[in-house]
Amino acid sequence: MAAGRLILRLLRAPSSSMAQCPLEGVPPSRGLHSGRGPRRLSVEGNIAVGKSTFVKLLMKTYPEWHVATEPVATWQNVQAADTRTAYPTQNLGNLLDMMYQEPARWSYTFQTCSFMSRLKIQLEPFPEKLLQAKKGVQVFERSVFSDRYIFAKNLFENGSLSDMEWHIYQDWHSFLLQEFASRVQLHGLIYLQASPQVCLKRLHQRAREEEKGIELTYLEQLHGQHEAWLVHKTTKLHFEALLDLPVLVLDVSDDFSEEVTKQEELIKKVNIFIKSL
Ligand code: UDP
Ligand code: DCM
Ligand code: MG
Repeated sequence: MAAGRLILRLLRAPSSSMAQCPLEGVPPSRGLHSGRGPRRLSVEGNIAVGKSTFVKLLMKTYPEWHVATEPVATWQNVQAADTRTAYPTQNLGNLLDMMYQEPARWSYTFQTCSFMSRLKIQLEPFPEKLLQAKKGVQVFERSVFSDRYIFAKNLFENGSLSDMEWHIYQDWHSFLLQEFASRVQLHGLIYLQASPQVCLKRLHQRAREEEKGIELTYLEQLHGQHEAWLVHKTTKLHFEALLDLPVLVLDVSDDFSEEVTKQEELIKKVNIFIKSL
């Protein structure tokens, strides 16, 4: 069955259907994961767990890889642009800050902005160095999938997105990702795992102004969403390509930012993982 039709079937499956279970009557497919071309990975994890630090380590270890960091600066400084020239015309403010100041007012807007900026990055053509490499690897810091299955889902569950907003979000998210299925496909996920307490400590250490009001409870909610999606696999997903996506779980509770031995241990695991994809 064509991938597009299979995804449609999934989207229409009754809500009681088991999350992440293979579809009834359909053999488990590795279709979208196989094939040639660069391997594409996303690094997932709670706020301040160490994703940016980790992708910097990957860049240093594998200068031939292509790494796309999370576009936080774009969200902190949203620019209106001329529709013809795309030239910035007006600074509209700090949407990350607006979301944390007034979650009920700005969460939906923030999630559309986050998704759009990420989709544009995931749709960019492969850089030349990846096309030339025999086994190219492209790494994203988070993905259009964590936008939905971690953040938007959590904001709905904690009341910051209304029923209407969550419905509309899911509708366009499913539609757009169906349309772009093959171009946003990932081959694997790397989940950086640490307790919410460790993340809060690192969040305070980083001291990003907009995040100073974040409390442990919020990091606990996000931790629960990560564990449900990537470890227990109980999150109800809507894309065939996510169902059997390989996940490498890396425990980063111990500091790895300065510890060479810990870095080597993590890189070794990444190496084995990449070879298996
Ligand atoms: N950090 C740390 N030890 C680690 C990983 C990260 O002290 O093993 C610090 C890092 O220097 C930064 C903060 O934790 O001050 C958050 O890290 P990062 O920005 O990489 O987290 P992200 O939000 O990207 O996951
Ligand atoms: N963020 C969010 N929703 C998303 C993606 C990110 O609320 N879909 C927020 C969480 C962090 C910031 O953006 O405050 C960037 O994440 P991090 O610090 O984990 O890199
Ligand atoms: Mg980061």
